[in-house]
Amino acid sequence: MSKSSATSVLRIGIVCYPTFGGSGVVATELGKALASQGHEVHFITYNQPVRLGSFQPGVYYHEVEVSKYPLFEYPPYELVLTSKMVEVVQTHELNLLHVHYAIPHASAAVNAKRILAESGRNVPVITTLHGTDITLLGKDASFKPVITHAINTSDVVTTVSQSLKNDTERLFEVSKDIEVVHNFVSPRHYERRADLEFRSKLSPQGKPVLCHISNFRPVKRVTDVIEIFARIRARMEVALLMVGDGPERPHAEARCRELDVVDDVLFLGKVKNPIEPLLISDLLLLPSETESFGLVALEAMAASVPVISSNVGGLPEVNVHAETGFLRDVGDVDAMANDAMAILSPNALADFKTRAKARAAEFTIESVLPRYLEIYDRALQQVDS
Ligand code: GMT
Repeated sequence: MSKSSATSVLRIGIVCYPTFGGSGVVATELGKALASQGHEVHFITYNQPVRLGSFQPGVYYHEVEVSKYPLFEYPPYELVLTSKMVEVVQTHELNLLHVHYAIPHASAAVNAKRILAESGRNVPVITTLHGTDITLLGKDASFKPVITHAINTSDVVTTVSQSLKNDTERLFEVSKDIEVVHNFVSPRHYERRADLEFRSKLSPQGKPVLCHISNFRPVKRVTDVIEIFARIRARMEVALLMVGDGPERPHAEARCRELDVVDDVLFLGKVKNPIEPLLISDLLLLPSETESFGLVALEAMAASVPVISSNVGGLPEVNVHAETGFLRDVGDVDAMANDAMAILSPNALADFKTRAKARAAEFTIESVLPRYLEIYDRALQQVDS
């Protein structure tokens, strides 16, 4: 295969989870940005990524369909994905594969790479690690050999924070350098008007609006969100928007009833893009147990929304204590409620908003795209040499 450089047009395969999670969002926004620079981007996954939107020149989607063969008690998604990657690379002459999340994407990609090499096609695999693929699955012995192999046989490995790099090196026997490329936002996506009708329905008397956005998994500690909110609600008029869905939602709803705050909390369910709810919010609550980056914190800041978060994982790399919000120990709901009161005081809120937006401007797609292109270029040079 001929050498390619970052300045030439690349044909890139992107593999990601198509769901609401941050890893899929980052992969999709990166793919769209690459396509808008003239590269050809092929998404390979089992469903259309939620952020893909409608037609965009240079963006293609290949669906991975697992057969329902009766012998398979557990449908072998990873193998079907591997075959699909091989097929798409061959048919569309892809230059490289950029896969997001270790299991099963990186492990399928390194297998696809080996299969392709048998026919003389050398396709580098760039693996981006996102979070629980390392921080939770890394503690599960049943995945360890596979994740370790996928990391060590990828051509380039990136993590979305320094904290995740440290975790990866601590939990796995990593034999290669890991590069940190932080997550990003497109600030221009936030240059639009807030839906004030939506806000006034939620808060007719103009009371502040708090917001939580997640997949409502245990790691997000959504009942802490309700605890924090109830403590604030006891001291001032305030409303809470709960965006997303997942296994912890019934517990969170039950806690609202127990704490008698149901009338001030709106559970919106899944929303394709958090920008609308963020634009009508004054403060984001993100008290997660672990968070390798916390993309939603960055998205909130880009919408001028300060953040109260736990001080775990990559969150301190994004949220700056006492400037763009506050960071507290996991579970310290009293301190988080006090912080919220401090931010919402009339003299403080505007400054927190301004600083949050300014901080988000340090993590833009414009600064991240050249880094990924440089990584692609280097990986291509390596396989060609
Ligand atoms: O790892 C996960 O649990 C899912 C993943 C996702 O797809 O949302 O989240 C991780 O990746 C995001 C994008 O890089 C990060 O912003 C999240 O902090 C991270 N989640 C966790 O570490 C819990």
